[in-house]
Amino acid sequence: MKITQCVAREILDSRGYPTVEVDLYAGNLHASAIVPSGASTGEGEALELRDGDPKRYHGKGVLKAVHYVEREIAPAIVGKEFVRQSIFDDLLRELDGTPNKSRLGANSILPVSMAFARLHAMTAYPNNPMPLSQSIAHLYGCHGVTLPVPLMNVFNGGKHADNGIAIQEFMIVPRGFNKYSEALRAGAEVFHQLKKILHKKGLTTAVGDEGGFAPKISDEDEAGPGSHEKVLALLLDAIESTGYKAGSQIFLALDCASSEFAIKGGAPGAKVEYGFEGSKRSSADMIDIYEKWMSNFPIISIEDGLAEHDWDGWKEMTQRLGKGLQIVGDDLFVTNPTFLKKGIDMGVANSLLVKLNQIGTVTETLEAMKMAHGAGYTTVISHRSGESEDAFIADLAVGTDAGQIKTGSLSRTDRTAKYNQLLRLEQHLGSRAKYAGRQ
Ligand code: 2PG
Ligand code: MG
Repeated sequence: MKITQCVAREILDSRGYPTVEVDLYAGNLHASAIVPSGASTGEGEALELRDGDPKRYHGKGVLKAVHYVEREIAPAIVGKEFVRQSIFDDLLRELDGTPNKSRLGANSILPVSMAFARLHAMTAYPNNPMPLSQSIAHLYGCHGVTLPVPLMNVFNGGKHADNGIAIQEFMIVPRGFNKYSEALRAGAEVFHQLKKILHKKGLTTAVGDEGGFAPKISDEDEAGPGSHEKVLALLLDAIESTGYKAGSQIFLALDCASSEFAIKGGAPGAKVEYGFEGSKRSSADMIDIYEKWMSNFPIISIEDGLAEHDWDGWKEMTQRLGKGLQIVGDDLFVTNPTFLKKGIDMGVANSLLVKLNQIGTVTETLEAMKMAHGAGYTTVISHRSGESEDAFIADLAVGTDAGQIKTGSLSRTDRTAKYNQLLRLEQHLGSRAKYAGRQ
């Protein structure tokens, strides 16, 4: 496939901040891709290049990244033939030349890599109207027919809201269904039921960055003792009063994003401490809290329960809770094989959160997933809190048989775009489609 043109532009993401869109052409074929953007980012993530010009978008412009696509990446790829994603991505990595994409920025490199994946899929599978997941399945070496179990973030806290709730994401997980489309319906029904419950209690039903509700649970700025359990109880009530069985049909999952409430500035090597519900807590205290919640609520997955530098705490959490709990590393692993290998060697976590823009190319994302699957870790494909209409991750989830996806709540087009693409894929696959939940 010969690339004939590569164009980039600055567009807006779901929060109204600038991000990069790329158009790639091969003769009369055209594919585009948009890069997402995180708020609670891990320190080890590939660099997101921002202009820093206070006169534009409060410094958040991405014209430098656009410039790099058009002036550095385009000349290196236009007019050239590429037969494989890995060869294309290697060229992008070499062009950048840094370990964390800090010269060109992951936000210039990744949309080019994603657009290439789409273009390549069109040429490799010209008769398939939805070729991306099939092409990724070929790359990854799997069937690419599994619809993921969605982890739906119906209650937002942390950096994605301003309600003083420390934990960032409270997710419902409709695992106990036969089909993805049934699971999606159940999730949407519970979401709307939760809205009614909140409304009845006089709580606001405005939504946070990922489309989940984000009411203040208490009057204090920082939600106090018991407030997180109150949220869990609201979710349980919503599930059960919709008529679903919590713990067999619908489960709960959390993304604590705890690096955000870990107390900063401890001495080097000192134990990490957390400011949670108005008190100072150790890692062991946090694990105790999670353990207690697990005995009262059907929680099956906890992401970033401890902070990104708290490797010893993570090890203890995995030893204590890892048998009955999916322990997901996001900020800890940043979709980076180097950090993931450390985790596997240390016996830390048992699941990898997968975000393309944490590492910066499609190929490296697949490498991290391969390593995770090879070590028996589960994978959860993830959106970012700053998203767009691009639903690439839906195809990625099916194309790698990843088994799970988290892509926000059941409102806002930036979130439902992914759920809807999964519906299309389910229909397209027909009798070949499998749901990763209960069969
Ligand atoms: C996370 C993500 C996505 P952000 O922490 O998992 O939900 O948030 O994109 O802000 O890092
Ligand atoms: Mg996270």
